[in-house]
Amino acid sequence: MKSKLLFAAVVAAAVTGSAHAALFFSDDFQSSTEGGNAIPSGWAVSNGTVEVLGPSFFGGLCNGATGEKCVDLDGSTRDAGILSRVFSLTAGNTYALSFDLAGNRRGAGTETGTVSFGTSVLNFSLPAAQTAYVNLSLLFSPGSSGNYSLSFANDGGDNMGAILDNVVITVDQNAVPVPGTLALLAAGVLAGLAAKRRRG
Ligand SMILES: [Ca+2]
Ligand SMILES: [Ca+2]
Ligand SMILES: [Ca+2]
Repeated sequence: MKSKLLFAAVVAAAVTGSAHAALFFSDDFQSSTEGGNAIPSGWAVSNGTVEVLGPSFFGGLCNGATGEKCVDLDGSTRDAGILSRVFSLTAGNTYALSFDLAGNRRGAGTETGTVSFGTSVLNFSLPAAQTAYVNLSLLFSPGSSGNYSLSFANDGGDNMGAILDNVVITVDQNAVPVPGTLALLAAGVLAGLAAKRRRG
C-alpha cells in the first residue's frame, strides 16, 4: 500500500506543479548600455531609432532611483524605431506580457503607438502629463509552437517618445502533463522501490 501512496503523491505534484504562472522573461534595461540611439541589449531596432536613458544620458526621465535605466521609444534621429525581440513559444501555453510605460515626461504632447505580442495587439495613448508609469499587459496563447515577435512601436518622430521599463513575460503552462513525463516518473518511483527491496 505504501508504494501506491507514494506514486499518487508524485503524480499529484507533477500536475499541480505546472498549473501556475512562472517567469519566462524579464528586462529592466539595467544591463543595457545607455546612450543616444543605443539599442537595448538583446533587442533589435528597425525603421528608426530608440535609445537607452541612464545616469549619463537623460537618466532623470526614468523617474527612478539613482542608476535607473529605461528606454525612450523615440531616439534622436526624428524617426521613432520599432523595438522588438523574438521568443520561442509553445502551443497551448498562455503568455502574459506586462510592462511599464509613461508619457515622454518632457511636456511634448501625447505619445501614441502599438505594442504587438504574437497576434495580440495593444494601442497606447499617453499624454505628456502621464509622468507616472502605467502598467499595461497583453496576453498571447499561440495556436502552434514557433517563433513570435514582441514589438513596441511609438508613432511620430520628434525625438521624445513614451518611456518604457520593466518588460516581464510570465507563462501559464498547459496544465495537462505530458504522458511521457508521467511514465518516466512512474518508472523512477518503481526503480527506487525495487532498489529499496533489494537492500532490505
Ligand atoms: Ca529600469
Ligand atoms: Ca529621444
Ligand atoms: Ca513624441
